[in-house]
Amino acid sequence: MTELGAGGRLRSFRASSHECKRRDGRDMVEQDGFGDLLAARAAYTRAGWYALQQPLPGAVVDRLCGSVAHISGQDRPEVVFEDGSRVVRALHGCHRFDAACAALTRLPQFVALAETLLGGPVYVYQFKVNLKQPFEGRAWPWHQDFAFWLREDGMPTPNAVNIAVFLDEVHTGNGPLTVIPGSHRLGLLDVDTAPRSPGGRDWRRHVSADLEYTVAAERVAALAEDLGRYVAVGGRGTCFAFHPSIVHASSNNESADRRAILLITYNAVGNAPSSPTRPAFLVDRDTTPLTADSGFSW
Ligand SMILES: O=C(O)CCC(=O)C(=O)O
Repeated sequence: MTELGAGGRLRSFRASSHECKRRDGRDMVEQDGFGDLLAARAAYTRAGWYALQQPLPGAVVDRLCGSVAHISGQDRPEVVFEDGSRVVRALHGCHRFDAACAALTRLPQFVALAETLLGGPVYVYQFKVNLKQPFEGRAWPWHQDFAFWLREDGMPTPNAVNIAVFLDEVHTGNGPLTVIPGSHRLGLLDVDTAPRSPGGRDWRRHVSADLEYTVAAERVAALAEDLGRYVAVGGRGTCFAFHPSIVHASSNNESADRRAILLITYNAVGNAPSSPTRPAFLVDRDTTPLTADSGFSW
């Protein structure tokens, strides 16, 4: 179980009796409260997304929200605004300079899940908090993340995974993330798959409501007819994983409730792009394998 122990530390996870072998031969154990990692991998492989069984404790979410409030007020390039305004849309690369965000990326249940899904050691490729402010937070059009990572950064394969953490309650009115289950198995759609030659483009079009690579509306309608949609709603602390090639989107926030979600992208160490050019707060250059650590004082 994920519980806060004395001193606000996340208790370490007891190994259960379920064991499996990692590719490198080391034993990997299932962690109590986070279900069977092999079942998670099977569900994720099939659907392209997987909801973790346990939400993060409220104290962890509170601490992360404190970091988000603090960083949002800073004058730094990692803070991105909605087009033409000073409404904060997103914070990028916070794991590089904020202790709580860094600690989150090392949570044992996240590292174990990412290693299981990707088949070996992982590092943090990207970290962001997407803030949809009440009434002003704007949409994310239908797209596939791997289109950006392949074309802009030269990521070799989609052997990466996003883990999303809800920092606010997400409901149908505040712009929930919606995915098309199974669409990750179709590869990249409506996008030229050749990496682009580097340099000169504005990375803001990779993080704004006017996204550079999108999936056409007719295509989305046909996919949704065939495969359905999953609208990711849930309480604070809800966590779910989704595949870089899954077709996904979210609408404007038309409610009075903020919708903040934090997204960690873990990449397989062997899948690092060889010469990325986008800023390091969008594409981390540190590919050192992550080690799990539950010792942070939340
Ligand atoms: O925050 C959202 O609703 C969508 C985020 C997203 O699709 C992305 O960051 O690629």
